[in-house]
Amino acid sequence: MPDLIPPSIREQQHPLIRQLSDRIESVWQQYLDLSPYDLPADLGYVEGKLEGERLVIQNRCYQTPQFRKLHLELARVGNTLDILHCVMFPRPSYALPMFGTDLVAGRGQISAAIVDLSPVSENYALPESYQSALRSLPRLEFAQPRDLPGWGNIFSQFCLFVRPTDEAEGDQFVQRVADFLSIHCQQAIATPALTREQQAGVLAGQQRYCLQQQQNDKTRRVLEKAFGADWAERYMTTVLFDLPV
Ligand code: 18B
Repeated sequence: MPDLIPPSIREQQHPLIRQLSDRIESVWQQYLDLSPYDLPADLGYVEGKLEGERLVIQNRCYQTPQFRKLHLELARVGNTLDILHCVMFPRPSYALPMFGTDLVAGRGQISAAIVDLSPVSENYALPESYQSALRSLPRLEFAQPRDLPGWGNIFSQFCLFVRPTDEAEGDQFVQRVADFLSIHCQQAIATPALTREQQAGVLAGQQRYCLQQQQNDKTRRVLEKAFGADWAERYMTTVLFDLPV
């Protein structure tokens, strides 16, 4: 008998990852009309172990009238590396940016904390209403900002990419993710749908976003070590960053 309710890895994860996943789900529930989204049956909860350490992945997915997929993923490598990954994929009938966040904690210390609302429009700019809402958020200071890799040219000028150095900076990051999410959900439910002819540009923008994200070798390497190259490729292109059809 397979496990009907997979064991949760949430309890074992870095406290900031637990906090962030709770915040994300609570903002979603506050603003959006969530219904279930089914992943391929074998990809909801997965465990892999090729060389050495065990990788456990737990996915939670929803859809809403505006979003074809809300994806929240918790992953744990051995007892040392905890990862939270979240992307909101708008339906192509809505000219909405891509919300994404990634939090990576190794040996109790957060090494990467990134959040962005990334444009999909042909001029690579966020809608004016997003820009003014984002500009009105308070300015934040982090002691250790990080540089984006080359493929990160998809991110907006509002992208926050840091290595939080203490609990206060961790809390500040979680708050900023919640602010981005609240703005995004409020904007999304107030945005009118496009006509079919207007959707090509949105599709192209989402494709560009996903193709760039698929080039993140740090993510790919973690998946390849536990599951092999073919599985990692399938996972990155069907679960993490699947292209809209
Ligand atoms: N990612 N991340 O999601 N990644 O998925 N992530 C890392 O300290 C995983 C997203 C982003 O400097 C690292 O450098 C795994 C989204 C950027 O070259 C590891 C999964 C965004 C970097 C992982 C996962 C995003 C990065 C190295 C699946 C942004 C820096 C940690 C569960 C919206 C890349 C470190 C660089 C780094 C792993 C960004 C280990 C396995 C949605 C920019």
